[in-house]
Amino acid sequence: MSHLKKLVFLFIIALMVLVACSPAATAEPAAPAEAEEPAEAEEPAEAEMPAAGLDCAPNCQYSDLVVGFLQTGSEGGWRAANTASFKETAEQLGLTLKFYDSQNDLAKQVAGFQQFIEDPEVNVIVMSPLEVTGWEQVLKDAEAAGKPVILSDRRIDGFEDLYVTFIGADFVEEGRKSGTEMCKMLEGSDSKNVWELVGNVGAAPAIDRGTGFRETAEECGIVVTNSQTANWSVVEGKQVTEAWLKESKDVQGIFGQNDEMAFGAIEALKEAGLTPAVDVMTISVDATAGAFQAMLDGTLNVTVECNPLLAPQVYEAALATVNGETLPKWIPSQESVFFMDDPNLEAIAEGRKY
Ligand code: GYE
Repeated sequence: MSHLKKLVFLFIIALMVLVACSPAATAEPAAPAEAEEPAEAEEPAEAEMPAAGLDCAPNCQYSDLVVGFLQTGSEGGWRAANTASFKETAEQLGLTLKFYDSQNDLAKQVAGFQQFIEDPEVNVIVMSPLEVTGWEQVLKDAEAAGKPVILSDRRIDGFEDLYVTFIGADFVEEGRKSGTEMCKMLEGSDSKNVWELVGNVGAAPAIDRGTGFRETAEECGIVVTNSQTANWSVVEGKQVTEAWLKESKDVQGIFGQNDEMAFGAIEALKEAGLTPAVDVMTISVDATAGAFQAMLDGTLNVTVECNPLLAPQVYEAALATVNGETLPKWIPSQESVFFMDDPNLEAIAEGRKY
């Protein structure tokens, strides 16, 4: 076998040995264990995903939103400012708002809720619940329909897993602030009998403001000797106070759970020959323009703010939720307290949006 042939033969033998012994580098690299695969960006769990049908997520814009809003009704200055906030902000942001006026009727509000569940255009439901109970079934139906629900202004009892978030005030704290201010004004007074005008029965602000008021007021010996609903209205606030005044004039303070009921009480006090804010201390909650006027007129001592301009925060939450973001269960609104004897009251009043 010629020298050259030998060499070639040897070379082939050597090559074959090499192939047989070397590691897999050369073989198709075995797929690394699953874990190693750089995981795709984790798809948010389905539950967080937006309403079915909003395939613009997670990059939906306000123009993709069709919000079904269940308003309580039109019971006063605060509500008017709240409704305007929703209508004007929807226009500014370019979202579609379907506005439902529940006319302060719970059955109508539940019916409106069902309507929005069935309405194929509506992709987010927002509600100012008239009362804290009665929502289990419609909340479950909304979840089944893949429609996120946001509570605006008023909370409900329980079922936190069936709504996205509650955007609104700490009503208990509003009540505490009112009690604290009433204590300060009745300091040194021999008797501290206070009458309370309550909002509609079953409503979160009515329940919570009463709880908060008693928490701080009772610490200074205040006794709530009369308490009755006046349904957030001037007329009923006046009628209820008139009826109490017929019974007795032994009252040192009146706590109106909203401005309108306090205005009614102020009228009744005047007609009974008492001077509001002098003979009888007067406090309200809301701080609408009417309350500032009453303070400037010298008939209302204090008003505790409850901010009605909630729409920007609510719509921001609606967009976030359809884009799959998870939100805190409560987004509290920021609020202050205003006083009749504030030297800057006029300037403050001029700067108010509602
Ligand atoms: O205080 C009252 C209105 O829900 C916070 O409802 C709102 C209350 C407000 O009727 O004026």
